[in-house]
Formats: sequence, C-alpha cells, structure tokens
Amino acid sequence: MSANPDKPLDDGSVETGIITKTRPKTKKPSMYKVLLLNDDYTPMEFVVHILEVFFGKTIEDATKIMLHVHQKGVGLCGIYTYEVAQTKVNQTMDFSRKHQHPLQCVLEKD
Ligand code: TYC
Repeated sequence: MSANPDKPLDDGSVETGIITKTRPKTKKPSMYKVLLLNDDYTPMEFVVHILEVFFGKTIEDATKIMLHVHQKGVGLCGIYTYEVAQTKVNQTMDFSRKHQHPLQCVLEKD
C-alpha cells in the first residue's frame, strides 16, 4: 500500500505526488478464419467427421456447416489465432490426403 496523500505524516507535512498507473502494452492477436471448400468427391460423412474431430463441432453443427459448404461452395469452420488456424488446416489436409479425398481447407485473415 502506498502513502496516503491526504493523511498528514507525523511531522505534520503532507505527501504530494503524481499518481501514475503503468499498463503493460498488450496487443490482441490477429485472428484467422478457417474455411472449407466444396468439391464433388469428398463424402459428406467424411466432412462431418473432420468438423467433429478437428473443429470440436457437435454432429448437428458439423452437419449444418457441411451442408452449407455443399450448397454455397465455401463455409466457415472457426476463427482462431494464426498457429491454431494453421494447425487445423494442416490436420484437415493431411487427414483428407491420407484417405485420398480432394477436400480443401484454407486460412483467411479475419
Ligand atoms: N459436395 C460433396 C458431395 O456431394 C460434399 C462436400 C461437402 C464436400 C463439403 C466437401 O467441404 C465439402 N459428396
């Protein structure tokens, strides 16, 4: 606790000063969208599985997102910091390649 500027000291004098508050400089990280692209070959169940496993979606949300991508061509899986977003893109692409599906997943600055 610092000295109370309103309370006189024992010798009768009053402390004066400028109250300063330092705030550590913090910057919010840039955020990145992870987008899923439609194609004609990847099975719907496979896309739903990816959304559940790598993006933590419920089966209901995963199905909604998959159908949105199927109908509109592109859809949002989530918004993350750069490293998390890039990891999810890599996991999706690696897993799709391993199962010989052409599914494409991309990152876009928010
Ligand atoms: N269009 C695919 C099909 O009819 C399904 C699909 C959905 C593929 C979403 C990719 O990101 C995708 N089997």
